[in-house]
Amino acid sequence: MFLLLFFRRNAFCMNITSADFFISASSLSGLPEESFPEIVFSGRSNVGKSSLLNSLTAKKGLAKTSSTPGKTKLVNYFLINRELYFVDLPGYGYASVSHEEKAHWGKLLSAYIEHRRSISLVILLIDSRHPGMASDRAMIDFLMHYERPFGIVLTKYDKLGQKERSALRRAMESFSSKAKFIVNYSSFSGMGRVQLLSHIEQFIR
Ligand SMILES: Nc1nc2c(ncn2[C@@H]2O[C@H](COP(=O)(O)OP(=O)(O)OP(=O)(O)O)[C@@H](O)[C@H]2O)c(=O)[nH]1
Ligand SMILES: [Mg+2]
Repeated sequence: MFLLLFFRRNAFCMNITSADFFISASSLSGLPEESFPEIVFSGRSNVGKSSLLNSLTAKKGLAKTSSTPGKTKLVNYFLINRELYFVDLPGYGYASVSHEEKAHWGKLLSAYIEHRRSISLVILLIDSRHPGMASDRAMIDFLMHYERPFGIVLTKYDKLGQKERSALRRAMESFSSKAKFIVNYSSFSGMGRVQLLSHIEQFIR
């Protein structure tokens, strides 16, 4: 019985057999041709996007991580199983970035989300310790406005105690009708990985 349940849970979990850095772009004109479906990872600076990519692909150094916010400054493409892209976007909401730089990334981010036809799914990462921040809410409104399907990943879940986990569940109730899914995730322990890969699988077939 247990084995049956195990196989059922993993039946639709995509198997990542190859994950390779493909290209970095600093403007829309530098993006690759729209040959493959794109799974986009977006969220505030330092929320754990690059760590999540490494954990999902089980390749430690694939995306560069840092404890200093603002590490990822380019749109980074990773080719997965030679049939889809994972796209690591620069984080938003980083206070120490210059006004000009913020405006540049804001424009690039919105133009990319609005016009890129090959986006299959946006995965919005939210720090599980700070749900409901204004910039994340604005991003959700933006994605809904352009009718982009999106799921939410609550990062750094390992940092929460029992009480905080209950409070988080309540705080996320208002998002559950908007997002395609909500996954609690820890890149350190791998918690949520199988679940997230199963969700991604649904959007690339
Ligand atoms: N405890 C814990 N820390 C994490 C987790 N994921 C990421 N971190 C830490 O959070 C910091 C930021 O991680 P990154 O993956 O570089 O975050 P990012 O969103 O790519 O950051 P930028 O590229 O700067 O926007 C690093 O110090 C990571 O070690 C997690 O699941 N648990
Ligand atoms: Mg990063």
